[in-house]
Amino acid sequence: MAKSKFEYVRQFEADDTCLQNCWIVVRLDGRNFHKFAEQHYFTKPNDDRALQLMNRCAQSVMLELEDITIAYGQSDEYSFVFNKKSNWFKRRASKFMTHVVSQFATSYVFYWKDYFSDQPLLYPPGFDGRVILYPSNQNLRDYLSWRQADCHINNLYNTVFWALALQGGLTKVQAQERLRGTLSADKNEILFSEFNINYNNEPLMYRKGTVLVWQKVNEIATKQINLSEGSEDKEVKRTRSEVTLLHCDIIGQQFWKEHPEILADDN
Ligand code: DGT
Ligand code: MG
Ligand code: MG
Ligand code: MG
Ligand code: MG
Repeated sequence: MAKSKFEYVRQFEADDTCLQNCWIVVRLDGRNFHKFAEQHYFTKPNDDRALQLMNRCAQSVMLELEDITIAYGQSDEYSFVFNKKSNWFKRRASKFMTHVVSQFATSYVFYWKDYFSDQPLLYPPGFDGRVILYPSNQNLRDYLSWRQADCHINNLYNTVFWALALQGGLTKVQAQERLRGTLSADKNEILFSEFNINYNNEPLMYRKGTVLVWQKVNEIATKQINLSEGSEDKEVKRTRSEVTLLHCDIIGQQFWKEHPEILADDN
């Protein structure tokens, strides 16, 4: 096919191929969700509807896009980990990032009413995205540990902060003052002695965030078999992979021992 004289402009496109043999992580984060949460009356510090909607969107991303091994989400963010061997869109970073973010954002709007039946969506929410490459399994595990540790630190702080403000009658400034310089143990103690809250009994989704992994499920399906004397229904066993939500620790060894397939293709 003859090329037009305009064709040369294609050379201006930058090469953004992700390095081979690296885990490709796409993290997205809600734009200005401080305001978005206020305007849509999210409950503080955690809104189950909002967190479950985030999880639903992440599930849509995992089901619609290729090669995602594991995803982790908390607050207004989600990280998606693509197989280190993935050759989806020839490993172009912009394709990974834009497909993840747009699939997630449209899902957020599409599924909104399933979670917020009494709260209209007031304006179109946006999400930012970034791509990060991790060359080793340890780097990837440390990345996911970093995000889960962030979840823990923020959630502990927010749980005490809002207990002081909503139940303790402190202003936001006073609550902030009260927590300045406190350690984890101090925060646990305030929760327990002043509000009778045992932090360890708070819901796991709040404390650990959400992990999405593929799980094989056995199912029995009926298959029609054609015979010379007519057809007959026969039960057949098959295995199917589905996305499972977990709210568990991913910093320690146990999770990785239970899910060896996630890091398996390392060489
Ligand atoms: P950004 O990401 O720089 O555009 O700005 P923000 O405002 O999204 O800041 P970020 O991502 O650091 O913090 C997330 C905000 O989202 C934080 O202000 C609290 C809010 N948020 C997330 N989940 C919940 C929730 O379940 N309940 C409430 N009340 N707020 C939430
Ligand atoms: Mg931010
Ligand atoms: Mg945000
Ligand atoms: Mg955030
Ligand atoms: Mg096209």
